[in-house]
Amino acid sequence: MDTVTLKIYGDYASQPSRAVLAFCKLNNIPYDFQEVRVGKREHMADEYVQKVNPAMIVPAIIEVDKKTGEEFKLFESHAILRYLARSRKVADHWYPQDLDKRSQVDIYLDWHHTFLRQAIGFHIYKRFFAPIVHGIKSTDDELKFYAVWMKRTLDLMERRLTENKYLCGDEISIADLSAVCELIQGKFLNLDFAKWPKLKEWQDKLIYGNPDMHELHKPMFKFAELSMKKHGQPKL
Ligand SMILES: N[C@@H](CCC(=O)N[C@@H](CS)C(=O)NCC(=O)O)C(=O)O
Repeated sequence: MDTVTLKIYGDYASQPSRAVLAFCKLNNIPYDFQEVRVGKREHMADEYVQKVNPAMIVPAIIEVDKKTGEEFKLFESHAILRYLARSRKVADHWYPQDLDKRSQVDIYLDWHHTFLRQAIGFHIYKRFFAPIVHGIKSTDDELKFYAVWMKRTLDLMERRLTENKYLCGDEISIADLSAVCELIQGKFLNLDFAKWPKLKEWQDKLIYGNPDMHELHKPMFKFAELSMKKHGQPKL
């Protein structure tokens, strides 16, 4: 794929943006990173909406053909991860050809949006960012829902990691990248892993055990620390 330039539009504070960046870093896929700060509402700017992603979310990619200048645009992190895994020469385990194995990865990727993404991402978003980005504040009762959802979600993930080394088997896949980039956002909640030791072990191995992953998450760690100082320890 040295005939195209890959541009990734994203925010280091955004879990799905980091999953796409992580995949490229771990597979030595060259890219140009264009930072789009959600907290500054840059994802709503006319230029971004008209030229990159009408859905007003990050991440998004544009692949530009070096010869013709033709552009291929894509958004939704899981669609991007699947596309990159299929279009680049990467090891099979990321998104296996074997239909049974691939189905396991697909199950996780679909489940993710309703469960982990809600339990962690939406929880944090509603608590800390929706008031800034959209001017909408949630009540304590609305926020309590997320504690219930989180337990249900993390219990299932813990069970999967008790049975397998990674979420979808004994090899790492794009499901692990999507999941771990979301779970580590739990730093904003000071998430206590006492009930989920396997999950903690898996998270720490993937993030802290890999210099690229650790580096990629440093801006978010700083951001979470600042948020904790500003808002204090959230009641879960
Ligand atoms: N399902 C999408 C989720 C993307 C998403 O929610 N991105 C957030 C940042 S993490 C965003 O751009 N939010 C814009 C907004 O809240 O207006 C994906 O996986 O790419």
